[in-house]
Amino acid sequence: AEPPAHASVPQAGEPGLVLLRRIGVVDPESLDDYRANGGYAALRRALRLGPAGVIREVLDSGLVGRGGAAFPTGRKWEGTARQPDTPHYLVCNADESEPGTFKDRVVMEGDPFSVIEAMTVAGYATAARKGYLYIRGEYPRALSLLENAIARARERNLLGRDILGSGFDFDIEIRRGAGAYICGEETAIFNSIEGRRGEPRSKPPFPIERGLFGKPTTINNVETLVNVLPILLMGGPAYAGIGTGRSTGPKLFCVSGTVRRPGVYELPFGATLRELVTLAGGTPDGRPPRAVLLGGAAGGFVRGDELDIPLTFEGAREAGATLGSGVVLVLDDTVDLPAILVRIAAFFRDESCGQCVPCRVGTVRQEEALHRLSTGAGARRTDLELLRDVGAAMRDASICGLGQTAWNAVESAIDRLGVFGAEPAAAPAEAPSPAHAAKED
Ligand code: L3W
Ligand code: SF4
Repeated sequence: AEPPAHASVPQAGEPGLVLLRRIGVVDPESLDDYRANGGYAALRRALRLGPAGVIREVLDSGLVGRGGAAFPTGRKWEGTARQPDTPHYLVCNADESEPGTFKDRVVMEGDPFSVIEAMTVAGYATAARKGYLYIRGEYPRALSLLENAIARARERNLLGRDILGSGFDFDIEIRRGAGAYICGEETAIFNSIEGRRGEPRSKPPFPIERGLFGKPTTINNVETLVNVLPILLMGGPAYAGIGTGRSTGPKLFCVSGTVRRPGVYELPFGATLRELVTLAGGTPDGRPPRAVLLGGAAGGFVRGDELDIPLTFEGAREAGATLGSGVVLVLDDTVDLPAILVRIAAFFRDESCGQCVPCRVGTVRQEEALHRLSTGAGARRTDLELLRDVGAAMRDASICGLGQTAWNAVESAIDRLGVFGAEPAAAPAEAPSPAHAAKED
């Protein structure tokens, strides 16, 4: 089943929406409507600033990747732009498949021209003439809207040769994923576009040096890219004034689970988890949730008495979780937590590409042990110990983020929520590894 895809409705008195402001307002098929609502003003400013000026604004904004790993976007762009090897490529990671993540879908379906404009700006800044938009195969509506947006942009010289008379040539090709989660990992995307098996490559070298077709490549998540438009319109320093500390700007959160109004919500970083859950209507019976999974299957649980944590990368880490790509899965006390852990483990076992042993075997052993523990059938005294050993091996020895984070949520459920009878910890012993390199950044 497709995930829900409602955009949040701004509430009276809330700060204005930045990323979702056109969603539900513009006709997603109309370039004229997009332009009448501020579209393509950012590209015009970018062309006036020049590539170095655009990168300066992005560095000043403090923008970090929204796909989960929070790498500074300006540093990434600067890193690609200065590579002598050519050609340079740009890839937009729209293979949104982290369980519980559906924010990029809302942006692509509601404001597709913003994705195309932002890719054009990124291509300009990083000296790329070709961009690939790698989209999840299960997003047919987003695909057709993006295809339309590219065609309309070409007609108006917003893509193609000598864009708006600037001398800059840039075009975009769409590639569809075929249902594999691992193809959202950045280097697996490169393999997939190149026509190879979608298996991650070892890093380094990082994509900025050797990415798609072995050439310098900038790869960014959809949400990361569309943030560049308000950065150019308001200026990097003003953007950095939104949010807190090292988590600057607005953030899209995907709220699901036992809440009254699941959907995508935009809040500035630094809002609390309680504010977000309240915005989503709270739990159906109004009681505090039992737990909230932050960051998705690769993230971690916080307890229902920890709702005052700030939604920032730092705040989530201090609470022993990660913000990841913005998953907020709310669980009340009607939910069977062990069954959810088995489901998460089955997901990783299914989606492991099988290339490296710790992940290929570890995800199977993890699921088996969780199944025994949750059903009681054949449970062994050593199963918790086994889970820890297997988890440590996956975290330390897997090639990519999938294996490195496959134990995060299970570990936090055992240690922080006391699932399977373990004593819940008052404070995290150790934050889960912020992860690796799967989707995005
Ligand atoms: C140049 C260096 N570039 C790192 C680049 C790297 C990548 C980005 C982050 O994401 C997240 C995880 C989960 N010079 C560099 C450098 N880079 N060092 O920065 O890199 P990395 O390796 O820290 O992480 P990552 O693998 O890109 C992992 C999240 O992904 N995740 C899934 C998310 C799902 C979605 C979705 O469905 N939309 O995003 C799964 O685990 O949270 O934090 O570009 O090349 N020295
Ligand atoms: Fe494949 Fe898992 Fe190894 Fe990643 S960690 S390369 S998904 S086997």
